[in-house]
Amino acid sequence: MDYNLSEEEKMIKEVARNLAEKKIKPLREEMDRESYFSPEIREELGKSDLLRVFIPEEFDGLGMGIMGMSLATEELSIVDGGSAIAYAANGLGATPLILFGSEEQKKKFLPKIASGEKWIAFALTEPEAGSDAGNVKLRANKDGDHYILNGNKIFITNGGEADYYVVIVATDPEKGSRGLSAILAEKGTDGFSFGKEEDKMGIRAAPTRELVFSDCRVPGENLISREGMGFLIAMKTLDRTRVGVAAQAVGIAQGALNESVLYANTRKQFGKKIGEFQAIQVKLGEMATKVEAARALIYQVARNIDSGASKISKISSQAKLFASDVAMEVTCEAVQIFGGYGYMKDYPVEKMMRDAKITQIYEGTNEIQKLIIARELLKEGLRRK
Ligand code: COS
Repeated sequence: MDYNLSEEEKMIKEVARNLAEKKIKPLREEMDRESYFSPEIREELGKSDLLRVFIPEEFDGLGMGIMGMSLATEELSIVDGGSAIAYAANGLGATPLILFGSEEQKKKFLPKIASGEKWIAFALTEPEAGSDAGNVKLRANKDGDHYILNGNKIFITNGGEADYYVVIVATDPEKGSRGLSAILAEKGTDGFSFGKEEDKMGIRAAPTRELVFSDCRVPGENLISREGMGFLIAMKTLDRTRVGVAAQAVGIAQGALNESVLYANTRKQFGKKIGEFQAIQVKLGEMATKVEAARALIYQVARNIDSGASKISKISSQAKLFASDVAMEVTCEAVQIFGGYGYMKDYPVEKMMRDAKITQIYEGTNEIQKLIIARELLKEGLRRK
């Protein structure tokens, strides 16, 4: 389908597709098996300018917003959902700074992220704060012109790999979610270390690690916005970056569809290519339609957000919910089309099915997305009354 992409958007897609095919594909199986992120891919991403896509132009970025990030993430995900999310997690980490950072903070941090010199991650989740994001316990006590951080974060994408971390902390625990703040901690700061490295089902190229803070002194100038804004910053960030997860999901689904079409055109049973059987054609027809519907929704939501729409929680949750469910369905069907071979690691579709699963879980489970959508619907209903 023609989505009226600008020349710049088409170029970004092309750059991401080339990088995925030439650099990521040869390493995909090994990164999945060994669960590691290749430094070569990090370097290539930096050189490619893909990390500039979501950074505003005045800070050395390309200013292509959520749409640009979605296009790049989708293309990378067609080949490898793991490397793609290691890339897109920089967009997640940079968004609090872009939305709420001071001019000085933006000048200091964003150009280095744009060039790929530094990577940035977002740290919200804790053992007791998953879906219940307001229940953050990681403590930040003011001490002169510093904050002292104590506690841990878990399941952090690019944990250990990133240089900057936007950490959601409790500055006033009595106030619950209204007592949270966002502060940027740098790798290498005394008292900031990395704990458990997760051994995951899928997206195994993307590092996922625990962050441990033990009397870690972070300069007060790294506080983003003001104390008490942490929950709002996290929610407004996720309102945007959930579209990136949706793009990852649609990319994974497209990858599985591409593999299925290739296989249906070559694999023979009963003396015919399996693509000549209606049982397979019905599956391909359904898969392709769902992928296109998810893509159309994602692009429209991304365009809405980039045009400055104020009410975006519902539409971004809808994109994430729909695309991730499509990714799970389409990758399962791809495995089914491949039959016994699909279950084996010799073909990429079993990996795609494993990679797809997380898109229904992270950046808010799909059950949470449905609650957000319903809450917004009910509020809209009240406004119309
Ligand atoms: N934009 C602006 N404000 C928002 C908001 C948003 N998207 N979402 C919530 N708020 C505001 C609410 O309006 C409310 O403000 P008031 O206190 O002034 O009324 C406040 O924040 C608290 O909101 P709410 O009562 O809805 O908070 P809950 O604790 O019920 O949690 C959910 C809301 C479940 C939506 C939230 O915790 C969530 O998104 N959880 C999933 C977290 C997640 O995605 N984790 C994965 C992290 S991986 S990076």
